[in-house]
Amino acid sequence: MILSMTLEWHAHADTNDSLELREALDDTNLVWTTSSTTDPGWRRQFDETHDGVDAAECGLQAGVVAALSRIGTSVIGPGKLSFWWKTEDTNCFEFSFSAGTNVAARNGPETSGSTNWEQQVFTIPPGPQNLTWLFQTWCGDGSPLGRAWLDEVKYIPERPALAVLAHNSDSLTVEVTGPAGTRVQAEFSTNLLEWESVPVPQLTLINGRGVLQVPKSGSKAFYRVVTVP
Ligand SMILES: [Ca+2]
Repeated sequence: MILSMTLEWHAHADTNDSLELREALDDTNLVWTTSSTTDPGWRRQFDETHDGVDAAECGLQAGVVAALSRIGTSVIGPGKLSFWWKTEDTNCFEFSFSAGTNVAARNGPETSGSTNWEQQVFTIPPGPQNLTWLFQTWCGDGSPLGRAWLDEVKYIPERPALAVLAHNSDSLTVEVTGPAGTRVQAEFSTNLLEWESVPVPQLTLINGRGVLQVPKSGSKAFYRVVTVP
């Protein structure tokens, strides 16, 4: 399950839009995808920000019924997510955040809408999680223009997690994420009872991320990382 999600995730990693949004949203470990039924969709801009540098902005055209724009990323839990968001007009527009299929926060006509920058903090449960922000119109014809902004999206994994980036006949490319500065050692097992160190150097998660080349064992094997002093 993690394998397929991760391969898809990185298929988007090198697009210019994704890199620009990663820059705007400030977490170098997150890969962004967007979709929009109108122009303009999500883009990096410098005029309305929380960090004083840049933010992602979504603009929606007025008078479009049921227009929506989505921006999303994936993380591996458990961990802590925080972000800053702002909605220009909470009478005609809603900005919502979902972790998986659960809507975790809304800012719009049905909630006590705020048009200021506000911070949201969430605990992400164990396992792969799709995170989605959705900006949509509620008014339709004659509604004013509305925009939404997202900034400083930070995800801090509680403990190291593994994802397979690529594999060939004799090795796996494994991405390890976790708290910055954590030192980890990869291990493998064929029975989930006895674990052996993989014969590759230990890795320090600079900026919360590192990549290991792990030789494949002859038969089916399980892999994990353990923290080391
Ligand atoms: Ca920023």
